[in-house]
Amino acid sequence: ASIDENIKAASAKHPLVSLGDGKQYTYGTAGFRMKADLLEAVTFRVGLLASLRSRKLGGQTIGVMVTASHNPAADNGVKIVDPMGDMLEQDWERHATTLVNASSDDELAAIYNKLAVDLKIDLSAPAKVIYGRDTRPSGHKLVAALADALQATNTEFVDYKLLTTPQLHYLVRATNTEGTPLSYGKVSEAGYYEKLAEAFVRALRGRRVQGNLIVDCANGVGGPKLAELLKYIPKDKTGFHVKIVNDDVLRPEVLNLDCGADFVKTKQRAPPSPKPVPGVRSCSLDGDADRLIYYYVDAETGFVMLDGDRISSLAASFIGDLVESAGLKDELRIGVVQTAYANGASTNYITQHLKLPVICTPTGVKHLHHVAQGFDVGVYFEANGHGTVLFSSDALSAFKTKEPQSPAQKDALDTLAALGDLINQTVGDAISDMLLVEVILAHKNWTLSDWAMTYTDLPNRLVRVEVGNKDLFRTTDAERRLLSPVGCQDEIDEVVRKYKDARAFARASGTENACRVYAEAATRSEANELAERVAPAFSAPPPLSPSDPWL
Ligand code: G16
Repeated sequence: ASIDENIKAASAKHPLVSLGDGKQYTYGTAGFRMKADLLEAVTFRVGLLASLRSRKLGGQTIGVMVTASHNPAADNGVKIVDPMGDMLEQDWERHATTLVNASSDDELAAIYNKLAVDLKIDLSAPAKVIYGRDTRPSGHKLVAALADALQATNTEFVDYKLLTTPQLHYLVRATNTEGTPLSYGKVSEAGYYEKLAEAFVRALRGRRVQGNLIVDCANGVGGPKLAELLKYIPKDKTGFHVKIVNDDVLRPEVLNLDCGADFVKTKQRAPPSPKPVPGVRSCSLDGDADRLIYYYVDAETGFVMLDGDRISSLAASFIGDLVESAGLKDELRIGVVQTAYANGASTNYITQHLKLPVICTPTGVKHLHHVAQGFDVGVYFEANGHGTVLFSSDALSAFKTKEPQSPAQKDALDTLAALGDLINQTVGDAISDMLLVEVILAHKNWTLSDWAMTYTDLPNRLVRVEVGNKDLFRTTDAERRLLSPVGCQDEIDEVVRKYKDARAFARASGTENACRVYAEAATRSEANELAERVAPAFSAPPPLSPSDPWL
């Protein structure tokens, strides 16, 4: 049978569910993401696109990750990873959208062929796709649909089964660079652990981690994967003692439920279970282990959170100091990338205290990643804990080839070289970021409260608002201002003017069927009040309950 017939026959097994009202499936902040029962055909079609992408790029390996990350267990999602481990090139997102919305099997085959003609793709050239999934039960069915698409298009593939999202990104880059001078690591899950564990020990440079760390894994794939990584890290040599909690991957309904990085960040409190012990260093991953939030409970003042903005400023300050000690300050450009959600106090700290440039982009790591690539050391984190540090090839080679003029300079260069291996260069990776934070705290001999003292967060509140049609909300200025619905921004401006040092914005979520409202002000009660007054411009916000920490 021809490829065309194969595609049509395979597609018939995975019929597209209509969204009704002429609504389209769209490639959003993190690929296609929605209720899992809508995604089988979508995933099949993403498989077709991944095969086209691989053929377009000379047979390089493309990745497909099946995950809905921080969303509830009933959701799922699918996204494409480009050869160097980056997110799919943005120009191709519209091809994904076109292909996925084909209204019949015949039309699907026709669009597939038209894309091949328009993009000058040789359909008989070799193609390779690798894929993984998180722990959601729906993942099985979705990867089966994906495999059908890869078979129908004669695409070679490897099913890596359960992976964290950043592990899949690692594997894509490792596969494409294998045997070249740019080799990113061994092409296996074990290779990922070996690389991180070795770089962690090297980056510590004989220092020891102080005190235990409790890691809440959101009952997601990060639990078993972190447990695996720990087998590769020598406890005696590093002092790295970890207690993994919330690692139940057998009951899907508990995924991201009352735990995990998204819960901690949006609720601004520790997961209720296990009961927080005052003073203990804790952190939370999200459902696919690409977000990280640190926190502790102070016996007197209560919960203290160290979010993505904190990790960003900690990393920028530490790496900035190392670059200076290494004598590379005049050669390497360091910059920080944030989104509108970044706490104003963090932006001030980075620009005024660290004296580093900050660029603001729309939400979505794909946007931040792209801008961070413009620096030699590009630190990017979303406030929600999703981010990493990118090093240019000039920076990496300077760390390895610059002749040190003193033992201190050698130490700085060796630490930087180790960080280049420790920090995932493909995408934000909670496990790699956690090791980075642990290294920095060990170097500075800091507790979390030392870290928290670097600046004081402006009180803020994030509200999720259910709206009829979130697509009506269009923004500009890196999502800080609304273009439509007309008049909405004026209403926000009017409310904001009534508060001191205040800021608020609203935007449609790219991963949930809702809008998000963010408000920041001089005091906690004002931030709450501001959010509560802005949110009704769209619909009523959820009422605060008496036990709410904001009250
Ligand atoms: C995804 C994206 C993040 C984004 C988050 C929330 O995270 O990768 O960049 O910050 O969604 O996006 P939105 O506010 O548009 O819903 P994750 O962890 O869910 O993959």
